[in-house]
Amino acid sequence: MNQKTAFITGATSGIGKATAQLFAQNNIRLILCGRRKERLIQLEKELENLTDVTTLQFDVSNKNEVFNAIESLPKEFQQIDILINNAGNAHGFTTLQNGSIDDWDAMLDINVKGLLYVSKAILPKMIANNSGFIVNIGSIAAKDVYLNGNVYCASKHAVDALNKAMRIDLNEYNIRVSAIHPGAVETEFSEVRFKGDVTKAKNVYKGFKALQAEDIADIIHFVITRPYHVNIEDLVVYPTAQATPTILNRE
Ligand code: NDP
Ligand code: 8X3
Repeated sequence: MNQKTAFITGATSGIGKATAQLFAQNNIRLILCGRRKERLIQLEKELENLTDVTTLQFDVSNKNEVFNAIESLPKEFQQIDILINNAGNAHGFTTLQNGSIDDWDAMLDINVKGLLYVSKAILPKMIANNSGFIVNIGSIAAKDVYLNGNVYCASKHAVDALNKAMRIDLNEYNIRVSAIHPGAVETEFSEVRFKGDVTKAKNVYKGFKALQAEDIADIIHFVITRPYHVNIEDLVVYPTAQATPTILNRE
């Protein structure tokens, strides 16, 4: 099989970082993206003995940064076979009536518009090749709505809709499109949601075994390594202890 090149957004932490590590072990060439440059450099150093790696520092919600960064890719990284649309976060955890407009803007700009900008910049390359694979990281918040989840849930419902739309619109170009929707994954996600409150963040994962970033990376790798005629279109994954976004069997 030809060596593939993957473009991973949100590679500086959590699911994106674990996916980069697993892809590197499987000889997939990597374009690692995120805003935190030091982390990108550190990860590049860690993985460059396993595979070819390049990094792009940009904010997915800034369309100029997105297009400039992708245009700046070195020639040998310009053919992108796999796009992992992973960058995203929840900002804040409160009712709509008490919500912060800045948090709403951040979630819609990053989780929805950021995913669109990155896809728009990369799609012409996939269409020209008449092949490609896009994996969109949604959430159980894409399938359900829970107290205080409001705008985060709306942003992930939009990812779910865009995942379906991409599969329809790109069908004639042989581009596979999949979404993975995880339940609770123990990453920096809750620290961001609770604005750096580490105690609140730790409590989210207290008393049960949450999914780990490596579990999701493993599933992403499984999805992208199916035979060409197989497309896993939508996959919801919970930790065993979690039945719904709010029903959790804690010790
Ligand atoms: P982390 O907080 O650990 O990682 C988030 C990643 O997204 C970081 O690499 C961060 O990089 C990047 N990111 C955030 N904002 C931006 C931005 N504006 N521009 C570019 N990159 C950005 O969380 P997870 O790994 O858990 O989250 C990854 C995805 O998984 C998200 O889409 C999240 O919604 C989804 N998810 C997470 C679940 C969980 O329970 N953890 C469950 C279901 C879905 P940097 O800050 O360097 O830019
Ligand atoms: C993250 C999972 O349940 O906090 O997307 O929405 S949840």
